[in-house]
Amino acid sequence: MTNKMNTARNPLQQPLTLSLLPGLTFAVLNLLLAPVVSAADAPQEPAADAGDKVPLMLKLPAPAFKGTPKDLQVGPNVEPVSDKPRPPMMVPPGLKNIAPGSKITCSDKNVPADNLAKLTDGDKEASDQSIIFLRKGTQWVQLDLGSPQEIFAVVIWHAHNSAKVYHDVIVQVADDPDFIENVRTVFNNDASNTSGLGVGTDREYFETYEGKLIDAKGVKARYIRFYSKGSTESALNEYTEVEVYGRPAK
Ligand SMILES: [Ca+2]
Ligand SMILES: [Ca+2]
Repeated sequence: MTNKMNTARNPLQQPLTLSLLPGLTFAVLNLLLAPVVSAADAPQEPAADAGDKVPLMLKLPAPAFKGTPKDLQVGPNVEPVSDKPRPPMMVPPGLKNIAPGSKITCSDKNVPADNLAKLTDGDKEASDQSIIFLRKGTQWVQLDLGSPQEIFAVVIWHAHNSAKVYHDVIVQVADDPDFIENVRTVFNNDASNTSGLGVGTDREYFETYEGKLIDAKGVKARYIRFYSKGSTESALNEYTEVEVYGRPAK
């Protein structure tokens, strides 16, 4: 910077280059003003990496409750509930919810197929008939997306019929249905590693009508698995809906 400005200024002192004066003055002024102007404008400008991204529009169910009970015992690592709507995630244009139509499997073999189908039927309401149950302990549901997909966002509604916090919420993707090959963790809030998939550094959160929106950052995979281990309400595991926003991997 210093060198550049010196070479720009020095020619100004030579008569032969007078005709260049207006242009050079303008350039020097720009150099001097540029940092000030951009700093002042920064808050109004979109993030530099936003590119041609668009807001991810989600269809949300009706809220079933307001606020959170003061007497609910939760750990220190629980996100406070915001009273404002969640800002949309910015994603590449043209993404679809690719969860519907996926083959759904589950760690609890007692869950009938027509119950599992509720996971991707678009019904995210808090009513009893919208929620499916998996037995207690660490349990998972899994989607086979049919082919490798580039996944940008994941939304999970366990059950938002009351204020509760689910434990050991872990989302992983893999290249095989048994989760042996190329397993990657997209989200993990199991800080105590009670589910044995590694210590998670994400925060616990209250179930709400907005669901849990997770940034999957374009991870490429065919299989996605959702783990949980009961909630502050019950040892059982509930699911209402999962959504996966992505596009076929190139
Ligand atoms: Ca559903
Ligand atoms: Ca845990």
